[in-house]
Amino acid sequence: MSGSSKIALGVALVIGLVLGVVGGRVGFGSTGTASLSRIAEDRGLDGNEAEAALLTYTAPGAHDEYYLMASGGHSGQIHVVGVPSMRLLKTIPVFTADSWSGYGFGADWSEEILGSSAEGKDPTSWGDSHHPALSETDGDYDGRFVYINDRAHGRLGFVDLRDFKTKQILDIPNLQTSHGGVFATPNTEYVHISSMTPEVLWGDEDGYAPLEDYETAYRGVSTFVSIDQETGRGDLSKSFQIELPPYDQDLADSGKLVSDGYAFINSYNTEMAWGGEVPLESGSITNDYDFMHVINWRKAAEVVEAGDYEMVNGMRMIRLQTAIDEGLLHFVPEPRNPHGVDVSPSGEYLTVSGKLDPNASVYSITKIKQAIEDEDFDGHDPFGVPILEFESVLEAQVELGGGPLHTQYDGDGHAYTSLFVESAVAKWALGPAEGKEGDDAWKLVDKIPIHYNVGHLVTAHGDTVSPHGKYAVSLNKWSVDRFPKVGTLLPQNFQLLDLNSEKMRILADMPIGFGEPHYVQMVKADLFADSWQTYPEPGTDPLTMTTSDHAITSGEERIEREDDGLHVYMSAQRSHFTPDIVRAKKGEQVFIHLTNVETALDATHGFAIPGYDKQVSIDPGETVTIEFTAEKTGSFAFYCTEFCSALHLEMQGWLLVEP
Ligand code: CUK
Ligand code: CUA
Repeated sequence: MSGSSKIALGVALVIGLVLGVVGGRVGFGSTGTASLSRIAEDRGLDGNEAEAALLTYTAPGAHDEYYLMASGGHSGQIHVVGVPSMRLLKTIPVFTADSWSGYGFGADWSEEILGSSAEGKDPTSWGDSHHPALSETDGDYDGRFVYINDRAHGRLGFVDLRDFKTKQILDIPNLQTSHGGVFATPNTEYVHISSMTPEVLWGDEDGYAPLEDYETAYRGVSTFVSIDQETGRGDLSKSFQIELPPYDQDLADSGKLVSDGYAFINSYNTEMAWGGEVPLESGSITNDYDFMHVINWRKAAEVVEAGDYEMVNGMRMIRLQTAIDEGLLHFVPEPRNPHGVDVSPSGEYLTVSGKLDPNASVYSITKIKQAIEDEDFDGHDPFGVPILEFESVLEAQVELGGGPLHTQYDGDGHAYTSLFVESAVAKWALGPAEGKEGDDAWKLVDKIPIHYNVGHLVTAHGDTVSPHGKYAVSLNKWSVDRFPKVGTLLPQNFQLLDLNSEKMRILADMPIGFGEPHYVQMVKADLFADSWQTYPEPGTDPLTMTTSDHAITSGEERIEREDDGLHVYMSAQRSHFTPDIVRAKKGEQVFIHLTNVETALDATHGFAIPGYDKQVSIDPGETVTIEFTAEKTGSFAFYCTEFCSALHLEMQGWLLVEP
């Protein structure tokens, strides 16, 4: 038998098997097994590839089983991707203005979010969104909210998953940059965000301190942002911070179940190098161990309630000495230059990986609690923080390969770890607390090469108390030769892995031709079954999610001159803005209160005013206000930007600014 006919036979067998099931149920339509195998052969697909196509193909009109909530990196956004189809469903702007949705280009609600978020920052500024944190109930995703940090400005964004829109950006005091320290506690009491590079907290009155004062003037902070359960918003007045030594606090995770009430943050640069004569990349890797921070946040919240804090730039802060005295903070040695810390589904194991160590180090929360109780310390760090004895808290080390970074879990006692240096994903077995005993425990089970340079990876509900397994997505930093040429800036690559059998396999590549995703969470789609697709009438303000003060129904359109300016109550309905002529005087303040009075799914209108740089999107049932000063005289033809109907091009009007 020739090579190609062997492949054809393999394809036919696979397709025959799959279609034997499917076909038996629904029939083949116009195509039979023989012609399907011919198609596979014509397209050069081997049996595995043809099967992967069938496993990921999502028929027109069919929906995906999972959503990825992917950070958008320095595009400042969140990308929503369907799994297993790997189709981009939507991009939610968070830190960066976006003209499609009108976010930051004139709608009052979005300008309030972007503009208020950081004093002096331009509303059309940018962010570097890194680590999404879906809200949780009892340690599992509940589909209510998602939070994400801004690496560049130390901010926390909040997206309401009722309408998938950003509702708040909090500029966190005492924190200049933040990286991987974002998670929700198991019932979303708090969302955590920590600093990455230490910031000057105790400098002169100008907030300045030279780098020579790094150890005394610079500090890290761990921030617990209190979440209002009704609105999802963070409330800084109920939040608190814990002062930390000037190490680089990096990835973090929340305890759950047996480790509930604890938070874990790993750190690097415990050498406190700051560059210059001793470059950071060599100065920060001389210690054999860095420190995982073990924080008892529940006890910390009690300490704050008891009043044992200082106000620092408007935030309640537990000072480092208080944290030590109250037993809120302990350090666990972790092999040099760690990157990920990920709590297992039972809450018992904490997996730490370090770029410079081929092992995953697994710690036990039971042992950590015992060591804290026994004061089983191996000295203190230069700031007096007790360091737990490495051997007494370590549960296991499993050799995985080159450059392990991040770990996720399935529901079957396995962990999946990205290997950056090796460009691979390792599947390995955990221990007794996750149901693996004796010879079945603590061992590498499988490894698969990916393409290329994997950073994070994600499994379905893979950081919760009940992971689903099923799929993993490997977030590859480089795509090199995987996609057709598109110039010198290349897309990243999301690779979909099938976890349904002992050996992993690659099902699909998805080019990410926009900002670089870091962390991602994979969440069951049916959690969003009750999300909104139109707003309740007569007109909802997306910022408050209640009826807008400026909402109107058809027939209530009007123009009123009030003391503060010209108020236009306008409706949008296929295919007309009412009123369609607005006459303003030069210098007058103009408020256009625009309600989309449609109730039909998808009947979104846009509203752009050329010459005034305004563009908003108004979804069915939404009310927005566009406020501006009519500085430029002239005739400005406003128009609908969303192709809404056959007469969409007729959906326009005039803003006349008279001298
Ligand atoms: S980090 Cu580890 S690879 Cu920003 Cu979570 Cu990117
Ligand atoms: Cu409304 Cu086009």
